[in-house]
This record gives sequence, C-alpha cells and structure tokens, in this order.
Amino acid sequence: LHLAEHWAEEAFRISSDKMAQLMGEVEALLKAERSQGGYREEMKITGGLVVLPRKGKIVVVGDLHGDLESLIHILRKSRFLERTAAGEDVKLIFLGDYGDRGPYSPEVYSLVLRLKRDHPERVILLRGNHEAPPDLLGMPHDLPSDFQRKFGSAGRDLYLSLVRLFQGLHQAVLVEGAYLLLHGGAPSQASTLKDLAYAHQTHPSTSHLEEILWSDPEDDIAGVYPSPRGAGRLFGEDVTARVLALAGAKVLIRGHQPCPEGVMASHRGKVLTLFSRKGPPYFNPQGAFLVLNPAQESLDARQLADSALKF
Ligand SMILES: [Mn+2]
Repeated sequence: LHLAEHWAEEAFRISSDKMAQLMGEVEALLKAERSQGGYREEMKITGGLVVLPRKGKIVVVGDLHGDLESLIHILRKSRFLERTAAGEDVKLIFLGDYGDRGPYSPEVYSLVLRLKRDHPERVILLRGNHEAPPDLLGMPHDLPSDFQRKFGSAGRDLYLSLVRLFQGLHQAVLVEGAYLLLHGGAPSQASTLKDLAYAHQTHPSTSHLEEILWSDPEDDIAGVYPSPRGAGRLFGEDVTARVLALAGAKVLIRGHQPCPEGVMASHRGKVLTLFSRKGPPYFNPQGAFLVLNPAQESLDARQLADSALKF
C-alpha cells in the first residue's frame, strides 16, 4: 500500500478515543503556534494570518467536502509524505471545507488533522465556511449526523470538540510577494493586512471574516453586490486588486466554488479558484490541485490554471 492509502485505512479504523485525542492535540497545537507567532522563518503567524517565505514547494488543496478518495489521490501524486520524509522543503495548504456533502467527512477530518499533528511546520489548515463560527456556518451541515454514524454515542461530544477546534483555524496565508490564499473572497472593507489577520476577532462587527469565508469573484462588476448565497458578497476585479495591493501579492488563490475542470481563472488573471473534490452534489468532471514553486515563479492565475494537476 502507498503511504497515503495506509493513512486512509487508519482514518477508517480510528476509534472515538483516538479521534478525541487527535482533535485535542491539534487544538492545542493551533493555539500554541498562534501564541508563539509560528515557526521561526518557516512560517510566521499573526492572529489568523500565516506568512510564508518565497521558497520550497507548496501543495495547495481546494475544497474536499468529505471526498477521501480525492485527498488520497492528491497525497499520492504530490508525494507530500515521501518528500517530507526525505527532508525536502515542501508545505501543504488546505483552503478549507473539509466536511459536509461527501460520504467520508469524519475520515477526511481524521486524515487532515493527523497531517497537521505530525507535520505542524509544513501543514496549514485554513478555515472554510463549513468551519465558520455558528452565525456564519454553511448549510446543510451534515457533520453532527456523520459523526454520530461513525462514532455512535461518542459522536456528539466529538463533533462539539471539532467545532471548538474550528475557532483556532487560520483564515489566510500570504506567500510573500506572490500569493494570497483564503477560502472564499477578498474582504471588500479591509484597509490593512491586519484587517485580514484579526478578522476572527472583529467578527461580527466587521464583515471581513464573512467575506473571507463566503464571497465569490464576479467578472464584469465593480465593487460588491449581494451574494445569492445569502452570506458574503460578489466582488469585482477592483476589490481584488485593492486587497492584493495591501497584501503585496499578485494572485488570490481560493476555493469555495465548484468548477468543471477543478480550476478556473477570473478577474483577468488575478483570481484562481481551486476545487479538489468530485462527485455529488456538484458533479464537476475534474478536480485539481496546485504545486507552487514560489522561489522561481510568479505566475498569474491563467498560468497557474494551466499548471494545475487535474484528476
Ligand atoms: Mn465553501
């Protein structure tokens, strides 16, 4: 068995006690890395903003929504575990939305939390709208019943622990001078990078966190419009350009929206959408993931879309 498949098998077999322990460890780890400001030069953390230097390789994974098979495929193809074991400089960023809608949400959580626990300096788990605070949570939210099905009577407490862990997930990554990564969209009212970093603390008196978790880019509009999703906004290229400028980045990389090829460029090369799961209820024929090489390249979203690994 490939290492990723071995990990997946263990994710299927995990007991409720082990799952509780894993969640407790990752929750404590997230708190500690935030209070320590990250991991020296490798990963600097301010509030909920992670800043990465322009070096090494960075594997980026979009929405998974309970699709364990696609996660295993990405781990196999990217060789993240093998590269890490060989001491290569490789990081792994998830753009959020791990559970709900797919058949294997508890297993996906178990696997991504284990990745974080075992490789804390290399793995970043961003927050999606399905890991949002209760007033912003994506619906339908199947996790409580998924956890009860998997773990029986222990499922309820495990779910509550997971929700507590969500509060510690970071909301944005900046690869210095190149890429800004988050789940949904550019916060239209932000005027400094601190507005992104502390969006979890200023929510709900500011709209920053809601827009980061929920918004969608729209070509051919300026400013923002109400979103048909009922949360977040539709934002135009001018909003993207302003937020990229305040972050000093060239491209916004985000997930949140299914696209037929798993990847899609918009806002004339300033926004890349990445979707890494397949199957119902979206039926996108392909999913995709990215491998960034930020020391050597600064690609626009169209070039990134061409370089994406589709499956
Ligand atoms: Mn989403």
